[in-house]
Amino acid sequence: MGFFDKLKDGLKKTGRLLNTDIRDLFKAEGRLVDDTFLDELYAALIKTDMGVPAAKEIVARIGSDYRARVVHMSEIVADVKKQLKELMAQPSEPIKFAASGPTVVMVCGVNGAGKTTSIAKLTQLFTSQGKRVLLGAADTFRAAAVEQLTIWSQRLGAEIVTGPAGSDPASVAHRAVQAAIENKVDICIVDTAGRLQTQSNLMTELTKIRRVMSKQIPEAPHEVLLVLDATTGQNGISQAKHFTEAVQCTGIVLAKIDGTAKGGVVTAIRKQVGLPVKYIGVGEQADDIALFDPDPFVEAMFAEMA
Ligand SMILES: Nc1nc2c(ncn2[C@@H]2O[C@H](COP(=O)(O)OP(=O)(O)OP(=O)(O)O)[C@@H](O)[C@H]2O)c(=O)[nH]1
Ligand SMILES: [Mg+2]
Repeated sequence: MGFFDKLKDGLKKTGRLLNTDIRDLFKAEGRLVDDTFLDELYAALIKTDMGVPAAKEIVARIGSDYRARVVHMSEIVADVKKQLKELMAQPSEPIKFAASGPTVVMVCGVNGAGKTTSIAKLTQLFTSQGKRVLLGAADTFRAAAVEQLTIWSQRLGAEIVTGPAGSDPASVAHRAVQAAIENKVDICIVDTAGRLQTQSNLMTELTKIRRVMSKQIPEAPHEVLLVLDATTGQNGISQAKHFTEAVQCTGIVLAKIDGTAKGGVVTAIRKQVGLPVKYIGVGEQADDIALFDPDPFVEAMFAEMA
């Protein structure tokens, strides 16, 4: 499957919802832009979880541009798409690679967000670009977590550093970075245990993991990726805030976009959090990942309406 088809497939649920709701607004050939219309448009947009500020902004602009005019669906869709692309705009920077030595990527997020799977996907992506990847299994909280990452490492041909269950995750992270330096790998990706952003002792532990790595390589971790589960929608905003406070996240991997009609949550993240969305997860397989780019993303959201 090509990049756009994968994206379109991943955003199928969001696309269907938008398609149904927006077509409903235009049952007649043209539609008068008045308060009723704007309220209905707002309701359709908010359902995609783009957040109140973004939905309000889009509707306000439609109101000021078209009020008292009779409009066609295509005009409004084009306008909404344009505004969404603007709201999602971000510097295009996938991963910041180290100038020399291994690039260290720390991955964090709440329980079950999709961290380990996203690491497998990134590993596959980087490996396919000819880079050597080493994984650090610093989720020592569950024995099964180490096993899960080990299986992926074998399948994807990546080296892995593990530690016994219950051991200090910072020490595993330390050994992983050490091995990455010694073995001259290109990228070291460190998995961490899931934790709620409100569990302050666990957030402190995360800060410590980060600090240990930054002592080994001053610029490390070069990236701190927060994995957000797209199906949880707006709670991601609070997660982003707290994780960024603890470990200065540099970007977001939005997992499970295929499992939800809340694809608009990217807009909320960009508007309310400001962190760049670097990758999106569109399924459970190792190649179900796409680089985030507002243009194709918005086109894929509205692909059903083409
Ligand atoms: N449909 C879909 N499922 C996903 C995606 N990413 C992850 N999953 C599934 O979500 C579940 C949890 O994924 P994990 O990668 O284990 O999540 P985690 O954040 O590492 O979980 P913990 O380590 O327990 O905190 C698994 O069943 C994955 O297959 C995605 O992009 N799409
Ligand atoms: Mg995990």
